Amino acid sequence: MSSQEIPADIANEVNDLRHRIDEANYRYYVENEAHIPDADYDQLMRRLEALEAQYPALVTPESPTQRVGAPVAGDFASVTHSVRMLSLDNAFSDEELSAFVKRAATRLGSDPESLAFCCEPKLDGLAVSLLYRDGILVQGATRGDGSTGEDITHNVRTIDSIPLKLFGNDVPSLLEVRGEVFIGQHGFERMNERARQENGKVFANPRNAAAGSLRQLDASIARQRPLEFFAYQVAQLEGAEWADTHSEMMARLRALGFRSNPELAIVQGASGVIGFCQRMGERRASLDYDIDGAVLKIDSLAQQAELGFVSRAPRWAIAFKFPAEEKMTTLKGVEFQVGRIGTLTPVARLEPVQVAGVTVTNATLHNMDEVSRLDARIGDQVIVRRAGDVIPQIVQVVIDQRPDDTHEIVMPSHCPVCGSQIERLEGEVAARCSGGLFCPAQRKESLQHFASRKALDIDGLGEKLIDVLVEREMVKTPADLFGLGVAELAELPRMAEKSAGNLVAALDKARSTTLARFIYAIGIREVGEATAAVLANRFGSLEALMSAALEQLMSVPDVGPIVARHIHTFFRQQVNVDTVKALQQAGVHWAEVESADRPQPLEGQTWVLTGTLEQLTRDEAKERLQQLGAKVAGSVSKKTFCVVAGPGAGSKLAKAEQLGVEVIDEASFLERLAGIERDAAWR
Ligand code: 9MJ
Repeated sequence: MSSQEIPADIANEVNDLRHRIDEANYRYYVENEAHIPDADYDQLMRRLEALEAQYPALVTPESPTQRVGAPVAGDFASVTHSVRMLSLDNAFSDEELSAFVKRAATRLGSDPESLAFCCEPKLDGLAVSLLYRDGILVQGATRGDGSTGEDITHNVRTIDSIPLKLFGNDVPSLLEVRGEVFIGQHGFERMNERARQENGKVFANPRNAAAGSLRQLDASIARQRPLEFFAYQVAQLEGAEWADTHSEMMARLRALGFRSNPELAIVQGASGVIGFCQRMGERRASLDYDIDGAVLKIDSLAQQAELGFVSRAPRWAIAFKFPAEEKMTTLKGVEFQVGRIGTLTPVARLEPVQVAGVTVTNATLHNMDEVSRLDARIGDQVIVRRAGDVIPQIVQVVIDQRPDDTHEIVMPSHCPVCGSQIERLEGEVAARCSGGLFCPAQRKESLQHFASRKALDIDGLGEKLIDVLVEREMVKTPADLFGLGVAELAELPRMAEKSAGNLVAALDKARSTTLARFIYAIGIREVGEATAAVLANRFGSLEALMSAALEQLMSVPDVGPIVARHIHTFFRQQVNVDTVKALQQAGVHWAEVESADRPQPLEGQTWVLTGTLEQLTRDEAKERLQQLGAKVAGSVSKKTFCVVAGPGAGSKLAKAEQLGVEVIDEASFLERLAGIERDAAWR
């Protein structure tokens, strides 16, 4: 066949491939999101390269094989790279690595086994160029399409591992350093955790987070992100001699103040290169940053110069790519798991798929916000990622492959474990089971809370014992605790007749409590010790609290609409009502609190106790304040009404003075308290 005759189906296939690659490039480079799995992308590119090699007449300047990366996004100043920022050719197997070594050795006329390579892990971050004039950082730029990038000087200046001024006396007049900006695993987890708490943007992976940070016009955002930099190449050097080898250049960069990868190693020949790639595959999971392979460079700069370039990549370097960690599969369904504190997590059930050597059938979807962010529906084609020991995640929904008959993912209205109502409050990411103390999924945690010092204060009922009691199904609800006998307890691990007897005695003592402690102990969401005390004072009896209308609850000082809703929902769950009754039947009781319309002269005031009190204990002081309707808090803020400071008061006293909050000593406190109590009794 002559080169002019191009079969129509080949021409069509080439067009189709270009369209798909261009689109994937655009999404990845411009929009910073994965469109199709890397492995599929590589396959498309290879097929296109093969067809173009076979039919050179089909090659056009616009073909994705003829350029690096993708268009520059418009919002930053452009930077023209004086030396093009190259991409690297890829190798996917030991055979391809050997072939690369052999090709280079043949061109150089040298022995392949003695050829030296400088090797390092291939970071999965963003390539940047840093320009230094007379030792001062003057420009930072993204790679862009390899010829033109974006000026991100303002953002790179915020990265601690990038020197603003070079170290030492041998500073070149011009230096262009290239390397990778990335975010490590720990930094990534911390920044996402903070984002979740502050309802900020949660990123799917460290690469997206790093890309998103560098693309900010406001450098203060980049400053808050844990961006890091590893240098890996010198592109321009003036006013200093080049070294003989790449590894020597890397040593000089370190001396000038740059970070380089500590895994960097020099090896010889194909066996050395293959061995390094294997070691990196093994080290991968224990590194703090994501890598997707290894980069292998001929160490001698003279040999690099001799080998030169072929179109878009150097002949002296290659990127070894690990087997794909991302695969496409079908989202078959979603189940909801209930965590220890009642948080519901949607878990994706997947058509089983092999990812990086392991069969994946489930992946976490984190929460409903993530489901919306992904726009995932049951029946969708999704990209699953599994890296190291990390739980498999869905990173992307392939929207263009969405079948017609997909189903929406719906949060259940009732807990799949205990049947209680599910609550998701406005402004909160997590949805939770309202069963609290009574949901089996939350049993251990809530029993610990029930027995804790500020709740029913059950001496000797610790975490380990609770685990055993729950696992042996001896205790399901807190009421069951009061039915435990000495004999059955004595048979448990680490228990004996005496300790069992002590526990039963402690339970007996705990039966006699206060209404405030009881309200705190039953574990209504967001009802802490202070709120429980306010509620006890206000309502006077458990029955009154249980039947309180939402408006009544909201009118209590310090009980906002969210907490009011939690309380209201809690007592509308039959399981909760039943267990409260069971506790009372088991003998849990408290002294009647005087009627709810008892005067509350300190209502709406927040007091703080600090330092040592001599005339009465902290708990006594607190109780007396609460009886008068005050809230007692642990820290000082603008809202604090008064601070009682005894000897040894420290930072709380200083804070109060700084905020201009009233501070009194114990003697004036007692005097004032007595006066208020007298007045209240008269009313
Ligand atoms: C990465 N991504 O870690 C190069 N790279 O060198 C390393 N990339 C590179 N080197 C020349 N370590 C072009 C790209």
